[in-house]
Amino acid sequence: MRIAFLGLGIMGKPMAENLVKAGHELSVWNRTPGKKVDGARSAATPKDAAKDVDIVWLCVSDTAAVEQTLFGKDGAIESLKPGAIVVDSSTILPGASAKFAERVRQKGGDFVDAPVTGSKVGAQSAQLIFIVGAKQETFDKLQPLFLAMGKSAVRVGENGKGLAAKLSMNLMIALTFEGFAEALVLAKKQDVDLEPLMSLINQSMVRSGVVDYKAQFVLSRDFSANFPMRLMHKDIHLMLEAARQQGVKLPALETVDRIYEDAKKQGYSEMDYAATLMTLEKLAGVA
Ligand code: NA7
Repeated sequence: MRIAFLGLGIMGKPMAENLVKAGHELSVWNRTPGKKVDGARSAATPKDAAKDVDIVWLCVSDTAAVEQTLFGKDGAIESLKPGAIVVDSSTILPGASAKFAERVRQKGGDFVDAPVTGSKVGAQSAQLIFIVGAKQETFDKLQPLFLAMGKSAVRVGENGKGLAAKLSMNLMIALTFEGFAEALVLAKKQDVDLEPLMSLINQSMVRSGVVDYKAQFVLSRDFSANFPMRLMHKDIHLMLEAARQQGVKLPALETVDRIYEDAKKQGYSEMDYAATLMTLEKLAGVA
């Protein structure tokens, strides 16, 4: 298929590379020039990238970035051909995404929200999971592309529902990690050896995918970004905004948001969200 891939960040670049590996014809664009994908044509603007393609795939930071890339000056919508599908893998507000879907439909295209879970490692190894809001027929059409970049795709419902589900899942990730981090801090403060503690965690019901993935980095004090703290913090704000719109109270997440605020002030924004551990350590005096 002919695909335009817009946004070559931590997630987007390896996703685009995996589409090239699967034999698709790609044009790519990134806001800051210089990021390239071997075997793909580098386009000057989203409009240029989206010309004559069947699929326009986005993976950019936030709601404003999606709006800019699609509908801003030289945006992809300007050259979108009728029948083309726009797939957005950015994590943004579900309500905003549903509005973008409507605008794309008015131009004769189709729209899919397909945020991912799996972080940088999942993107590089084509093991992402796509969480999809789309018409069933469009979802079916995209299967080969989901499987070129990921291990599975689950359709949750119509436009916006993929993002709504993704925010709930990221809420669990944020809270699970903070639970792990607080447990480590309390254990350290009590002089508990972390090796037997980890062995116990891994054998018991507190074991989790989040701990499985994060423990190796945390224990070796590697806080380089797999999923940057600034993006998890952005997602926390999306969750709190979605909750506000729906009249839902999220007290634990509000507390975690305050930890992220402190971590941001301490200069950890570009590190992995696991760096919030260091904020808790400082508070406890165990750093
Ligand atoms: P990164 O590595 O921070 O990459 C973000 C990408 O978004 C990168 O290509 C940015 O371009 C691009 N970006 C940011 N702002 C804009 C605007 N205003 N217009 C166009 N493009 C923009 O994030 P990840 O790859 O880890 O994550 C991407 C999404 O997946 C995000 O929603 C996560 O929550 C999940 P730049 O290179 O800075 O010019």
